[in-house]
Amino acid sequence: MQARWANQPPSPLPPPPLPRPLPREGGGERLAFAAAFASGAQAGSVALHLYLNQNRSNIEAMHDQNSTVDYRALREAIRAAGQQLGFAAIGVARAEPGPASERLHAWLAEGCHGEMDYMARHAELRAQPQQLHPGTLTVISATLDYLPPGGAAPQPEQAAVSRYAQGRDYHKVVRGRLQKLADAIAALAGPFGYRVFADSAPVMEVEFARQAGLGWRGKHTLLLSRQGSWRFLGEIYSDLPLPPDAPIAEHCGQCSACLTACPTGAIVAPYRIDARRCISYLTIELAGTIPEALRPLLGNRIYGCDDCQLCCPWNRFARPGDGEFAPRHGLDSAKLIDLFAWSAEQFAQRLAGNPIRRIGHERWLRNIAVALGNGPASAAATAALSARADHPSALVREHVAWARQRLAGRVQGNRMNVPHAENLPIPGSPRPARRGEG
Ligand code: B12
Ligand code: SF4
Ligand code: SF4
Repeated sequence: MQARWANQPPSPLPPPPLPRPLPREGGGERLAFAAAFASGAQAGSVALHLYLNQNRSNIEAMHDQNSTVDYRALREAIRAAGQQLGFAAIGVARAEPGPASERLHAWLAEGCHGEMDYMARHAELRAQPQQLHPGTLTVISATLDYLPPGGAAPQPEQAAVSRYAQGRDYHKVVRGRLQKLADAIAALAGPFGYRVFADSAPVMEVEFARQAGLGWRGKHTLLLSRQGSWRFLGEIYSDLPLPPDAPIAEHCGQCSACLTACPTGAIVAPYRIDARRCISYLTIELAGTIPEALRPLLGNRIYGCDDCQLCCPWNRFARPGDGEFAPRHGLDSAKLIDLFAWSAEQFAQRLAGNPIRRIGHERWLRNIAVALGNGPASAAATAALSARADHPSALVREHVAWARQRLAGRVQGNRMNVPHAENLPIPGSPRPARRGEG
């Protein structure tokens, strides 16, 4: 499939706008940028400053000779500037999602988005970049590594928080970094029309990263590269007529480890997720009750899930993540009962600047209650659940009651029957494909 994309004849870009003049050497705007950059705390900013000074003159030389900007040289300068800013890779795609838009609509029509209404509401904006940001010609796509150090599997009485959420909120970090890249581009090429995103607007991020040659789509649907998938995506929609990079061939081959590893059977076929079954959806996006049949399969995962990436052979080659994403508050090894004891105020204060804060204290308690119900039937777990039995939220009370019942059943020696993921009925959801059917 990826090869078919790669072999598609390139669709013509709309006629490029008139070449934009580069500001004169020593222009105030550039000097202001250079000063701001050189004084920035960001590691590597001085190097980037030097780099910009060197390359600006290269690009300008071409501009002087031909009276046009050499967009190929500009693209390479943008790539290098992005790497100076700590991005793992930078690529360029045309702002045309192509057949991916039809597949998005099919996915929505099947209801796979569950209660993520924003996915349906903004489908047209997602499929048409020019509607989201008028004048957009190209997408400058970027990846930022996030794999935190350590990585020992949490014990059953510990919380499993997905790796992407153990440190600082990536939405802010990636967008902040992209804004610096946009400033660097303006310093090289003059003012241009742009908008930066990192999972912050209806943008087909994986598709553009794939088209930009930053990786291929793994069968788990995420962007995958030879350096694995522990990477955030972000992009700059731009009006610069940069030449697009070529997509790369896919390298999943006969592997289907992620389909087998998914605890809830959410990867219903290669490249297709039914979000309603995905633990990431159930613990983060879903506001209400977690379907009872799926609760035992969550284990100790209280925020997101990493299983389809942990099993992926390409992640053996993953690079360490950016320092911003190093675990805070011991979120890589915290005890469930300790996190369950956090008050609403402690939750808000300790998770300031962390993506988990977005789900709120109520969902946090809901998720931990389920994890406690799936964990060892210790006196401490039972006491922690009892202390929340009369919580003002009906949602919390219901999940606490379920968890207490499970622990009580286990204490009496009635091991709960854990249903097999493939046989679980979810209202409105087609039965997931059995292994090998996909
Ligand atoms: C909605 C969403 C979710 C939903 C739905 C996931 C999904 N795969 O669609 C839920 C809540 C489940 C989720 C979970 C996670 N997410 Co999420 N999510 C998004 C979001 C906001 C939109 C994705 C989307 O458009 N889905 C809609 C469907 C239609 O898109 P799709 O799966 O890409 O579908 C395409 C393919 O299936 C393809 N297709 C269909 N059939 C076929 C057949 C063949 C042969 C081929 C080749 C392709 C193909 O066509 C479809 C259209 O292009 C993006 C950010 C963004 N703005 O893009 C982040 C994003 C995809 N998520 C991200 C992450 C990190 C995660 C989690 C790992 C978090 C976690 N640890 O818990 C999990 C991983 C689960 C998984 N395996 O996907 C990252 C992924 C980074 C990367 N390396 O790719 C993103 C890009 C955010 C970011 N900026 O970094 N997520
Ligand atoms: S994140 Fe977990 S539940 Fe979701 S598809 Fe991947 S393995 Fe399955
Ligand atoms: S686990 Fe295998 S099939 Fe799944 S994304 Fe990784 S390489 Fe591809």
